[in-house]
Amino acid sequence: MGSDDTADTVEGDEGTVEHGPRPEAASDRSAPTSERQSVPGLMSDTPRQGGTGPATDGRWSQRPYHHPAAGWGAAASVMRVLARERAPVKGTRAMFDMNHAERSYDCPGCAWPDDTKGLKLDICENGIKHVTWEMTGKRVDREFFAAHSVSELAEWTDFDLENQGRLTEPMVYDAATDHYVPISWADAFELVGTELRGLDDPGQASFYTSGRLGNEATFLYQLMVREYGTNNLPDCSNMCHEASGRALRASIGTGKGTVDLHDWEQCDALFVLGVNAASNAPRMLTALAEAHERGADVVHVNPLVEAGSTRTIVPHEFVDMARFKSTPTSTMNLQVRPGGDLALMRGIAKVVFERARETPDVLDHEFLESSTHGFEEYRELVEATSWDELVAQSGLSEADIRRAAEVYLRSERALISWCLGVSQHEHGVDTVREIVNLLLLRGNIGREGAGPSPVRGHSNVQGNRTCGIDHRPGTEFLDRLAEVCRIDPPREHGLDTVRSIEAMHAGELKVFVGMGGNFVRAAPDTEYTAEGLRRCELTVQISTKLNRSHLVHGTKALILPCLGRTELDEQRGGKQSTSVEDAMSMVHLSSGRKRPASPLLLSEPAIIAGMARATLPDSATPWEWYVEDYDRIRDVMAQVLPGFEDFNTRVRQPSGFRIPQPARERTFHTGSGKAEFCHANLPDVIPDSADVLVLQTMRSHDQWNTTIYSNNDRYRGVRNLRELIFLNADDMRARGIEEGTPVDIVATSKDGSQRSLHEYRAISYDLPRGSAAGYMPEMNGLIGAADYSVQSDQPLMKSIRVRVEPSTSAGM
Ligand SMILES: Nc1nc2c(c(=O)[nH]1)N[C@H]1C(S)=C(S)[C@@H](COP(=O)(O)OP(=O)(O)OC[C@H]3O[C@@H](n4cnc5c(=O)[nH]c(N)nc54)[C@H](O)[C@@H]3O)O[C@H]1N2
Ligand SMILES: Nc1nc2c(c(=O)[nH]1)N[C@H]1C(S)=C(S)[C@@H](COP(=O)(O)OP(=O)(O)OC[C@H]3O[C@@H](n4cnc5c(=O)[nH]c(N)nc54)[C@H](O)[C@@H]3O)O[C@H]1N2
Ligand SMILES: [Mo]
Repeated sequence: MGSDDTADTVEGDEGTVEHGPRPEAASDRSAPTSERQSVPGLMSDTPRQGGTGPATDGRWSQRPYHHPAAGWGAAASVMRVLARERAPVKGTRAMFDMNHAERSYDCPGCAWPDDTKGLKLDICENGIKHVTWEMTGKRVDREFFAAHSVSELAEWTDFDLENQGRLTEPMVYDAATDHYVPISWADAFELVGTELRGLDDPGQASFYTSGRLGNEATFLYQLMVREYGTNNLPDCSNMCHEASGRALRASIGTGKGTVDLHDWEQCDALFVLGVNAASNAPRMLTALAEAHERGADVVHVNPLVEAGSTRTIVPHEFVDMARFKSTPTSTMNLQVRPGGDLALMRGIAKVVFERARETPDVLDHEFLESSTHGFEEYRELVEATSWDELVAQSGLSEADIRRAAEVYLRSERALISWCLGVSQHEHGVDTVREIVNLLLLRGNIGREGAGPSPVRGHSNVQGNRTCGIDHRPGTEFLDRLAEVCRIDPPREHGLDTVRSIEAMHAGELKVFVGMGGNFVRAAPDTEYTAEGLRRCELTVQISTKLNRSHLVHGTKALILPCLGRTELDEQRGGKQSTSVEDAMSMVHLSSGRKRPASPLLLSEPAIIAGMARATLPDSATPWEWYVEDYDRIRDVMAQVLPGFEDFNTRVRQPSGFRIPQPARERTFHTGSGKAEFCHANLPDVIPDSADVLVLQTMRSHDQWNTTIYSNNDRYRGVRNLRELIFLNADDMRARGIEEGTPVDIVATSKDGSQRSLHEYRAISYDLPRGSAAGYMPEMNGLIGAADYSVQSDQPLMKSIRVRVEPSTSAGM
């Protein structure tokens, strides 16, 4: 089933250096390198050049990328994707429909807000790829499942699974034949209901959400789960921005950023920490370029100098594209040590305090006095931290930290944004809180152009939380839910992602429902997670495309195919729209227009209602009535959720409405009623032994989380290779590792257990000594089940302790 189909290319060929052996030699491996038998449903444990991407043993290469981000390389890449999905015309129309205020759908590509000013085409390469991947003309039907057993499909790459196209009808696993076979919707719901009703305790079931789910479906989903009797609502946010939410709640009272796009346009200093904008939030490039053009300072903090942090061709400026006119996106790049961001923030604060001795006004005394708590203690803590410690822990020189501090000091309106490079660390919560500390010093919150701005991932991950997906729900929310929906929601906290996997292993979890996503690939410790899923009595995956989580299943298993966001959702009450919330708290409607991929697909709200009715036959909740017309769901949501008053009217305004964010108005719902300074000690992020490297797992340019479009990573100059590890050239020399040769990677978990990957290609890259980088989800197997942050329970996807050495395996 292999395909060398590449959606992406690396621009220009001058100076291309091809590494490694010719394909003949690369594939001339006599035996698998691991004796370990992998869990059924996972591919057997042999090295693959393309990882979970397209199978290939073709030539691979890597060379530095010198072009601006976006631009014609992006445009060319888009045309290849459209051609591959056999959708050039529809895809092009979809581009123009996307993200336009009225009668359109929200781009599922990321959570960056829509630019609604003027006639800009607010689209990006990766959004288009994402949409076309959903709109593909290819189908996975009952004949497909009849032709391929689950054991056979297990040996396909993840790319090949998704590349078969859209799922078309509900399927149930038949153990006798090891095939998925068709099942009616009614029987599928009945199976879910029977299993859930049969459990001793509702806590034996867990209900995962990936951040795609619209607000209305989200509300129904959590209602079903709580009426059933559990708060076991793990979500992708547990692996993504849990730390940001917890930190912001503790510091400013609400777990969200305070800024919107207008603030991005007004700031005069912009700090971007741990974001690969060019690949993962390409529409942010526009904001970066505009900031630079109007003279704002733009400081990127990242162990890697990513493409989006140098120059871009603004994606929607077609005239600039035609002229190859690029705009700088940065004034400073700070290559921080992994996990070193807290030290950098504290170093900047130290300079602020130093300066305040001569010029007291650099601190916003009035604001500090009236609206914050814990300031003096913070000052003492910062002053007691030595430059030696700050320099060592940040990996930056004192001079660099001082330069960054000058940017902060000369700015009137500073905005600090961040993504996974900050949140997926042991000290993610403390780091986000230190970001807020720094902002508070100069009153950079709750005024134009200033504030904290987490860059969220999935397009509606923020809306999911707002609308009730939370394993630790607040009392106020539960009280409202109980009163309005007349249910008796459980008060005890539920299981998150990490704890759900543990519970599966302990035999305490019997039913797993995946509302979107690809749990087995997204979660850490792939084999352990897979074993956990295998122990379930029933796994249910509500999906648009075939993925690994359908193959690593429980004793009983269902695949329930749903409509995608681009598709027309017709219910008894007519055409339906759903709402989503972007990363800046704007809620607006999204309406698909395309004919559904199959007449047998149901919408997510309809699937939830079907499962709910079968599980709760005596429920007084009018499940079917809700689904007939989503306005009815919105009317209930308006009564339960603060800020959703008059939901149906306001969501129909041209660009929707903003959910109130009290901290934006300088109202802080913390215990003290003030913004809280955090007094965390400076963490030690340096491994004890110089042999140990800190490995981060990240996305390539050509993937969407667990969905891989090709084996290329354009901006990092990689072609046709995913099983790689980027290393500092000095670290390679010290270990006797030659460029492009196979290496073995051994990770040591917090609990002392070890996990390894074999024959990954070593690529030298400009990153700090002592650090390394590679791709998720291939490297998830290195992250132990015990490796999650004690502050956020987030798996440590950006700080895996590894040893790397030349491969000892045969056949290299
Ligand atoms: N095209 C596309 N878009 C996406 C996604 C996708 O897969 N594809 N995924 C979506 C999702 S769910 C999310 S959460 C976001 C993810 O968006 P990103 O956070 O950009 O995701 P990653 O690829 O993990 O990149 C992490 C970045 O943090 C840097 N980094 C690593 N460690 C550190 C550190 O210690 N300090 C600092 N300062 N930087 C560090 C890495 O070098 C890298 O640039 O993107 C969303 N958008
Ligand atoms: N090592 C490592 N692991 C990570 C990360 C990392 O940086 N490093 N990042 C983590 C992060 S930030 C996240 S958010 C998670 C992502 O984890 P998930 O959200 O679980 O994974 P996705 O890859 O986004 O899910 C893809 C699947 O969603 C389904 N799907 C797509 N569209 C729809 C839809 O409209 N409805 C439904 N019901 N299903 C749909 C398709 O079947 C597709 O196969 O991964 C985490 N895992
Ligand atoms: Mo995410």
